[in-house]
This record gives sequence, C-alpha cells and structure tokens, in this order.
Amino acid sequence: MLGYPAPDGPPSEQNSISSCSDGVKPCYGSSMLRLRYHPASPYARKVRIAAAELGLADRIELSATDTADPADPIRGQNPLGKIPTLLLDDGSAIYDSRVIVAYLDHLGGGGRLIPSDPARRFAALRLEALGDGICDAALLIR
Ligand SMILES: N[C@@H](CCC(=O)N[C@@H](CS)C(=O)NCC(=O)O)C(=O)O
Repeated sequence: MLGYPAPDGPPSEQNSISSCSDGVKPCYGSSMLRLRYHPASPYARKVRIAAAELGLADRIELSATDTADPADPIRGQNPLGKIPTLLLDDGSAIYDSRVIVAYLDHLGGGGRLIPSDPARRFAALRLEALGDGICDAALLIR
C-alpha cells in the first residue's frame, strides 16, 4: 500500500458513489469530470497525458487526494482506495488508470489511443502494460 500526503489542503468530495439510471453502466456525457489524483502518482500522470493527447484536459478538474488519510473520501469513491479515480458527474467512478484511459479514448471518439484493429490494439495494450509494470517496479523500490 502506498500513501501520498495531500499536496494542497484537505479534500472536499462527497463520500458517495451512485450509478447511472441502469445502476450498472457509467454515463457517457459531455460534462465535467473530476480526477482524484496526486502529482507524484505515475498512473495519474498517465491519465493526464492521455487526456491532453485526446484534447480532453479542459474537461477534467483535478482533485488532490491523500490516500493515507482515513478522512479522504477516496475509499467511498474507489473501494481500492487508490488513485487515479475518475468521478463522473452522475456520481459514479471509474478506476484504475487502464480503464480510465480506455474511457477517455471512448470520449475522444474511440480508437485514437487504443486502436480497434486487433494487431495495433493489442500492441498498444501491451505497451501500456509494460509502462504500468515499470511504474509498479519503480514504486516498489521507492
Ligand atoms: N493499477 C492501478 C495502480 C494505482 C496505484 O497503485 N495507485 C497508487 C498511487 S501511485 C495508490 O493509490 N496507492 C494508494 C494505496 O495503495 O493505498 C492503476 O493503474 O490505476
């Protein structure tokens, strides 16, 4: 388990998760998204880079998170208590970074970061897995 201190003050999110009208699927709208993150998290940085590449950065409000603080609402937003976690305006949440990147790619029109052609798709996903694995290893020796 890895905790980061809050970079700029206490979090203010509500401690709740709700779902879209069908109770299962997240909603896909054009509204603001909120990213629970920390500047030192490589996975949160990956999500921010994906958002920038897709031209979606201005739709994402950054929300500093202290995963080590029991009072931080992150555990109510993501049962794993981890960042990055993307909060949708219907109250539902998306995690982890791979799922968030796939969601952002969908919002950005689809197939831009994660191609639909199988060969290119699995090459991209393998590259992402490699990057994540390197981050996992780097965090373990930190
Ligand atoms: N596989 C996850 C890894 C997320 C992760 O490990 N995040 C760390 C910060 S870099 C975290 O939230 N740690 C808090 C904890 O484990 O309690 C992803 O890609 O989002």
